[in-house]
Amino acid sequence: MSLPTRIRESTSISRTELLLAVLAGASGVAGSYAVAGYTRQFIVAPIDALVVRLTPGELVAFVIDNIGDEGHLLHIALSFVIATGLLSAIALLGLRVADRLTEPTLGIVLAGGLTWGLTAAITGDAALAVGAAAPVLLFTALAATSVTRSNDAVEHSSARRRVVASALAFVGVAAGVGRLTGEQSTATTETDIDDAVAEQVRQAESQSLDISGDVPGLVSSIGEFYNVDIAEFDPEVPSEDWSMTITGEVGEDVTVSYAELTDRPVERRHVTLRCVGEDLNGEKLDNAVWTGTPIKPLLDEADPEGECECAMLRAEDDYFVQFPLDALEDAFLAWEMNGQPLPQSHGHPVRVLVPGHWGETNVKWLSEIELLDEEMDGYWEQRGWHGTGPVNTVAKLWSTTTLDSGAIELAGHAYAGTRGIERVEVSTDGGSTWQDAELSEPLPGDDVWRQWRHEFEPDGSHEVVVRAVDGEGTLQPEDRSDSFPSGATGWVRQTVNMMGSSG
Ligand SMILES: Nc1nc2c(c(=O)[nH]1)N[C@H]1C(S)=C(S)[C@@H](COP(=O)(O)O)O[C@H]1N2
Ligand SMILES: [Mo]
Repeated sequence: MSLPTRIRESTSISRTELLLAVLAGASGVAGSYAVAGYTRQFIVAPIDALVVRLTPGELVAFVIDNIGDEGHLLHIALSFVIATGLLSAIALLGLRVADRLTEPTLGIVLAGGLTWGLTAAITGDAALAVGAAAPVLLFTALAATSVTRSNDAVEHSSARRRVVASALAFVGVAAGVGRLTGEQSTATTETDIDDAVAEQVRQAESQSLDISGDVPGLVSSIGEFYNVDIAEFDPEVPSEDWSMTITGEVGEDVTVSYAELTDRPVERRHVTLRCVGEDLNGEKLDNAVWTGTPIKPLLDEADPEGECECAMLRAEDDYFVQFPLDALEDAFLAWEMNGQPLPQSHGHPVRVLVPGHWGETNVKWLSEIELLDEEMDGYWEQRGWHGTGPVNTVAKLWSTTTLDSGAIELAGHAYAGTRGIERVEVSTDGGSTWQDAELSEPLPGDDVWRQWRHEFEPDGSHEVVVRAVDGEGTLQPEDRSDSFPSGATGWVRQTVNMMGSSG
């Protein structure tokens, strides 16, 4: 008679074991992705959020300045490595335990169980955590039963069969559970675009200039509208669970639910957004028609009393931004974009739109407005940015096209927030002489961009320069500065010849 579990002699970790553990860990991350997709229930998501919170501000600024958008890839790669490392460590522990005992089940269950526990704990979703646990368990089972040396070949192979069979059953159940929950979370309802929005979009399309080059129209489609998030994973907030509270230095806290908010007077507005972090001629500048309600009446209900006349806005992704109450006077709480429910990546179910201020003030997944007594830094301001004020004036040169006639067409958009755009001027001789560009008719609204277009007959090489004059008659400043910390300034310049353009 042998005891069911005999302690084996301890051996050191072999390379095979390590490799198998890493494979098991990677399969856990892949399994988590298979059931959760790119959502907050994916094991990498909460790790990424932690990485975002813990990365020092100077590093973030450095990465944005020197690496740009690819900086996000570094973030996510690091989070993947950490997730895989954690699960691999768990699998290795399971393998070690399995190796120490003649009966490997305990080690296998330990690996699966710990993976499940960890994933469930950090993602907050016990059902989808099975997606990570199942492959780790299966992998550990296969590895443990093939790596473990046993003196008794018969005993070994039956143990192995048992383990593999139970692991397969487990995976089957897991896949079923994963599929069910997955289907639930992807089932979204599409509503028809309401007629008023459709009319505004049509109107804007008819106002767009006839441009041969590849330049977006006056309304950006949801798919092409730029995106800037502090985290890789967007919060998932069902409309029926959403509410927002105005609190802090107020006469009375005010809380609104989604149903109450959307019951308030509805407005549809063109609002253009621009990110303070974009390059001078970058493309983090877009416009959409947003459906929502003014924020002012809600603020009045709360009766703000704070000394600084300023507010901290907070969101479900732990984003926060502080700016003067003044800026909220004409602000707007939006729940639709181009007639569709706000997409998750743009702040579903409710975001803020602050006319004329940099993109970062337009808080997505809004959860709280706290009136303050004293000014405080927001997320980006803690990291050195000054991105809460009014936008800088800019004229973008987004396309240079040689037409069949041989003429060159220059085109782009210009934006100056609530100051509006009065004129776009183009020089084809490095700034010695200037001509007015053709401009699209202004869209309705106080915070909208305009499209411009200019044609000229090329003669060799040209240094093209474009600049805007805002609605107050102020010329866009010529001095160039980087986007950090207060937004890029200067005139967009490009060398253009009949062959195309450069620089
Ligand atoms: N909650 C939350 N709101 C946010 C952000 C964010 O990361 N989290 N990014 C801000 C920044 S920097 C910009 S430029 C705009 C971008 O909005 P969009 O992604 O809808 O284009 O959202 C702002 N609101
Ligand atoms: Mo931004």
